[in-house]
Amino acid sequence: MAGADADKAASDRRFMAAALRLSRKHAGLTGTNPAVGTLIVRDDGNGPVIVGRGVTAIGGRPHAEAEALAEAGGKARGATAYVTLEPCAHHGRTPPCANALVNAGIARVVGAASDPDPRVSGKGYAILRAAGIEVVERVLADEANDQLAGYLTRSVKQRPQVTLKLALSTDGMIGRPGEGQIAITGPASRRQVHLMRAEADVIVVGINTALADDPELTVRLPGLEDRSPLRLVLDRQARLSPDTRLVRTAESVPVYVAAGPEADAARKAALAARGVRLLATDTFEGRIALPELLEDLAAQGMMNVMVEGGAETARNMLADDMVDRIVIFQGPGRLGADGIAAPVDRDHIPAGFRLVREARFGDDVYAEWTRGF
Ligand code: AOF
Ligand code: ZN
Repeated sequence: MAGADADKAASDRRFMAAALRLSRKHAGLTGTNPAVGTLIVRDDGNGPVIVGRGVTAIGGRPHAEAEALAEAGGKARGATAYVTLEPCAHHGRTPPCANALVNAGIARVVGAASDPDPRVSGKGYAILRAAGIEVVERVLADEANDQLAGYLTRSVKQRPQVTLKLALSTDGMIGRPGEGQIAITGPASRRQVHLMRAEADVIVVGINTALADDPELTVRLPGLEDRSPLRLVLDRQARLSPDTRLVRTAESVPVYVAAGPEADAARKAALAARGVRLLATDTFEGRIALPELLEDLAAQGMMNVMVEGGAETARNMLADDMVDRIVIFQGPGRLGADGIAAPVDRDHIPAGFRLVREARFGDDVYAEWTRGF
């Protein structure tokens, strides 16, 4: 690549990385819409200057492009727009962003992820090109696909992206029978988990974990206390006790119970009376039919599901091939051979997953694996 072209490509990656960072600000806050970022950059001969910034608004609208164009005003003419997702081509509740970019006189558009939404797919870029705009696609596409994985998984697979989160002792256990919640990882990991919760749409646990650990599953980080996603218990027989922390907090943070046709009507009514929402779910071979349940959640617009326990739920999610991301926090302590063995550990990650991140949180080791959608 000639020097000037290489410089331009490096500059494009730098601004796209900035647009991706900007979009993260609203991750988990844009309802059924993906959180997209847009930067408008112009160069009047003294180097590139950002003249407009936009991120998909809280709730999902206006879209990122409209926000960035509003800030740039007349400075958009002749400028470059960096968009983390292909600009939309459809008349939804807002006019198409591709047309807005054309009308504002944008000269060049650099895009990261393509939008599989059939109303957009390829059409957004086509509108831009038909208007004589130079379009560069797939800049930092892997990073954008990773960040938009929830949205992309929902669009392509009609189910949310499922993240399986596990806290393991150094000898590969997730707990001890009959001991409920025990500290396996430290405070830095705990904060990280709460941040993951804040960016999820749903937290899922099985009924055994809900009863044995009595978890609250809310976000308890300073400043993010209002970011708790809804909590869902896989509870074929509606055994969840009204005395659990989950049910006692159901009025402030929604609790859903996925119950099978065999669940006792009186038990369901008692939960409903406490503000729990019952999801009538099919069962298959004696357990909740996960593919159907996840499809229902996607139909309600949910994109990111975080599975927090326990071993059986994790095993079922893996067996049904429903897991897209595995994150393991491994603490330094040992729980002993009579502990509850992890359903999956670092040495037994299923085929098709690749390691994408490793970090340390305090004394704990963190690792994350994903697979494509
Ligand atoms: C963009 N910029 O910031 C976002 C986009 O229901 P609507 O009308 O808001 O459209 C939702 C679709 O818009 C969604 O499925 C995806 O294709 C796109 N999201 N597009 O140009 C944005 N969030
Ligand atoms: Zn749009």
